[in-house]
Amino acid sequence: VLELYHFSISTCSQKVRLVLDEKGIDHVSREVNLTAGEQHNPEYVKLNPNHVVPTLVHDGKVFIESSHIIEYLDDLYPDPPMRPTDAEGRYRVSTWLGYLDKKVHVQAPLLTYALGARKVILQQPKDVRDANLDSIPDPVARAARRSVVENGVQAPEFAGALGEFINMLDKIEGDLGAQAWLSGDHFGLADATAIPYVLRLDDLALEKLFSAEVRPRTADWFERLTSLNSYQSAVAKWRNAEIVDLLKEASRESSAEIDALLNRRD
Ligand SMILES: N[C@@H](CCC(=O)N[C@@H](CS)C(=O)NCC(=O)O)C(=O)O
Repeated sequence: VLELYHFSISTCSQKVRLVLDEKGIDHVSREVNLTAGEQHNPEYVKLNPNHVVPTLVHDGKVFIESSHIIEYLDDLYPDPPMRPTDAEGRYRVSTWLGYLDKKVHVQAPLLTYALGARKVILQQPKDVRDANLDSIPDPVARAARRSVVENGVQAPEFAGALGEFINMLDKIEGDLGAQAWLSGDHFGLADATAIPYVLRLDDLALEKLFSAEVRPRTADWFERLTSLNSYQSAVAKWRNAEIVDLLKEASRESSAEIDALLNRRD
């Protein structure tokens, strides 16, 4: 039996659900509500000591870290394969997974909080807001989160976060020059891992960064990917239109400042 502990709009949960659905793998869904703090429940922490989703439990064995989980699933259920068979192709896919996890994933909350989520958080009483920020275990991540909540797009961390997302888009556009998908000839693990972050830009009303005029190959990849059945069941179905609307609206309020930052990069 396979059980997936996950949350609707979490990027790392989206990647694992995409792989499960693309391969048609039967599994039990166990939702961990991150907004309600369920990732800190002692029973859950026994499975995932990092207090994060996703966690996969397979016949009683526990698997954490989304990049490793999807490689495990691809090994366990090789049909359809989601990685090339040649050594170089596999190396390139691993490089994508590592880059997205280590460089892009850490910036995603900074972008989201600086633009959309801070509007909600700033309405909370100061002691509630401080308690939530203080519960972030890593001191560097905690300080950065506080900075973007307090200063929004003016926070020094914001330009760096936006810059890493643009770097990611440039890498996607570059790789798609040589092949149809980031994982080779077919939709695969690198595509499933990248799409949640590109989608986040869309949720923050920054879709102009991958329009057909600016990054045509990425625009075409995004369209092909979002029309896959697995995307519909693993990602689209779990999206909350109310949250997305709130993020987009809040983000649009900062569009002049974002444009100024983007112009400075050109
Ligand atoms: N490297 C980990 C990162 C997991 C992670 O950061 N998960 C986020 C959701 S995307 C989470 O559970 N955050 C809990 C929180 O914000 O308290 C993985 O890929 O599994």
